[in-house]
Amino acid sequence: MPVSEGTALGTQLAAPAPETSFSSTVAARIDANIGFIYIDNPPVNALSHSVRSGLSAAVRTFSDAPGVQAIIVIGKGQTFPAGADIREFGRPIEEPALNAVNLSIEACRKPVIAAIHGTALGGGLEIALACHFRIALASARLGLPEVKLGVIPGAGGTQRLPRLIGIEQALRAIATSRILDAAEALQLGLVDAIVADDLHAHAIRFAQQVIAEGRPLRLVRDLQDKLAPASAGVFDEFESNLPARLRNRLAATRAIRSVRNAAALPFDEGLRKEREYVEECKASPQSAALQYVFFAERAAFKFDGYIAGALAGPEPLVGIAGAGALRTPLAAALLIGGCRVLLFDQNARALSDASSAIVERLERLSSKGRIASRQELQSFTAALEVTSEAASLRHCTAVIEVEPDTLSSKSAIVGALSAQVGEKTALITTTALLSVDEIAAASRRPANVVGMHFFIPASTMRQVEIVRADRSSNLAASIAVELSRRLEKIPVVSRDCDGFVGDRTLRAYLKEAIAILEEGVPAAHIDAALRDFGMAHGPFELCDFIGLDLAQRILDGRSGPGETGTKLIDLQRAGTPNGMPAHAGTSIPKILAAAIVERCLLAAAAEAKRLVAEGIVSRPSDVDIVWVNGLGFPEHCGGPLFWATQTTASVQR
Ligand code: T1G
Repeated sequence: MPVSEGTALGTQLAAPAPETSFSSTVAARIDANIGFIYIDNPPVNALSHSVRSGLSAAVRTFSDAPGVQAIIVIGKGQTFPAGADIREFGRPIEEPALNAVNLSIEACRKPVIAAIHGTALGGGLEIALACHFRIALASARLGLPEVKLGVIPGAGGTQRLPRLIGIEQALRAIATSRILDAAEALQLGLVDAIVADDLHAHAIRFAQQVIAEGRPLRLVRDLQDKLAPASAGVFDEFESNLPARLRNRLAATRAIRSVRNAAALPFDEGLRKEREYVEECKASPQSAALQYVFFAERAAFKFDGYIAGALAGPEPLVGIAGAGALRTPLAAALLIGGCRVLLFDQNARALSDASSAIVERLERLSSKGRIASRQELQSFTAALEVTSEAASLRHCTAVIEVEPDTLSSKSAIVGALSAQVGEKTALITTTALLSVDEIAAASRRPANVVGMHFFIPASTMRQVEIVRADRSSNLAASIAVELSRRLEKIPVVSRDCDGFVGDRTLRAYLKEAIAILEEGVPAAHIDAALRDFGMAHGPFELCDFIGLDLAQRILDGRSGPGETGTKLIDLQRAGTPNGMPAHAGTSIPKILAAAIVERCLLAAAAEAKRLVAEGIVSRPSDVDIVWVNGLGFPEHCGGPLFWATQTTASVQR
């Protein structure tokens, strides 16, 4: 909900005073006895130099202004500041640094109140922590996700947050980038009040109350009661229990160390050490890789011909046809993503069973806290419609087929549906391996057909490949990309080729691993080398995880069983009962491990370069994020191409 200025709700405000600009992105005005500071740097009010300098000047001005008894800091547009401007990371910091701005807010002799909506993240939340009070809209979210970018909070977050919510909650929020909703923030003491609507008017009331009560300023830096002497064991245990993806993450270990300092050192000393850790992390290859992934994931949504707003309306109607395993999780995810779902099956009994399975899934997700309220659960369930009439699908913005992955069944259903759907309906096939061009050829409207390949397990993997057949329209591809956003997945748009992006590069990687195996290196050693590098699974473990049949199909590609595929079957005969060599803990010489990693990843990188050269993908980073979000590549290494560039560079140095 955008925050409009001067919204009067019950508090009859005099005509708002004119705004004064303190920089290109910060304006301020005085309403009666309250100074409002507005941060206006769309789209996320990132804390660029102009925001920092304008905010600092406005606080200084109101601090000295005789008529101002309280100051409110508020973001215009969609959110309170969502953090430092990541685009400024590689450059020297222009004064005033955010730390200095925060210290000036904290030292102000008048109450400074942060009025929070949207996502107060990183440096944005650090500004709020330096304020004396915080009020938030009920829909707001708050967090310090810097570790996701390979850095740590660098403007007092690791010193102030523990003082407000305690050591253990602060460790979770900072080291694992856990975002809090407003209710939890209130419960933990991170905010002083939450309001259902009209943040602007409620902030005025809150400020007037603070003034009327003469409430003493609450400097977070002075709070000690929640810093109960945390034993060293708390930090060591927390670090040893970090999720696997953070195990080798420098920023996570430095975040823990900085929070430990909050309990052990005086505030200013802890602040100084925090700055040291930020500089150390910022200079790390991991931080460069994580910032690369951040922007690569956002670039992936854009492609030549992308049509913004292609998914018509706030609640688009999406049809689902077919009886594959994807039907239930996909329908539930679309409902949670705000779509209406029309489930189609000509068999009434199958339709009823499928509908019940979807409702049961929603109820399971609700019981796990993945759906915020019973009211939300009911609204999602109410958005599920069923039909046995194919003609009803003509009203859908998109129809997704989830038939078993054979060319005959996919072609049959796409051919049948193409006769029923609307002229602009995106007809989406979920094939993992087949040619989208061939499937589209069965459609009366090949331009409507586009592929959406979900990485397994679809319920947890963030990656989806949007595969454009030769005749896929920009509208169909754009609808599929927008559906990815509703599904909270990262789309990569590719042309049709054997294996699309992920499987084609995975094929090269697995072939190299099999070649190393045939040179006499045990599979367990190859797995250990890649797992220690940071891959979620070693190559043969991955074949085991996805199933040898699928692994063989990936290896063989569309040409069918070939030499390499049979090698996997040979492995199966030689391996453990579940088909693959034992994965017991294996320690191998570092030089051998490095060689294994280099050969396998450079094979994937070489195939990735061919994908880019052939125009299958728009940009190299598309391949990297498929590996990060779909194939378990460690995010802090950026992806096989980014890693290869860094490795080659370091070798050349
Ligand atoms: N800096 C620069 N640009 C940013 C940005 C940022 N912090 N956050 C988003 N953008 C751009 C993004 O690239 C995209 O640009 C557009 O805004 C919309 O983003 C000092 C050091 C806030 C939840 O980690 O999590 O503070 O593609 O598509 O889905 O201690 O953006 O349109 O050209 O993601 O609505 C900490 C990162 C920084 C938050 C909104 N903050 N951002 O999601 O939009 S480090 C973060 C997000 C820091 C301090 C430290 C999300 C969002 P374009 P979007 P969204």
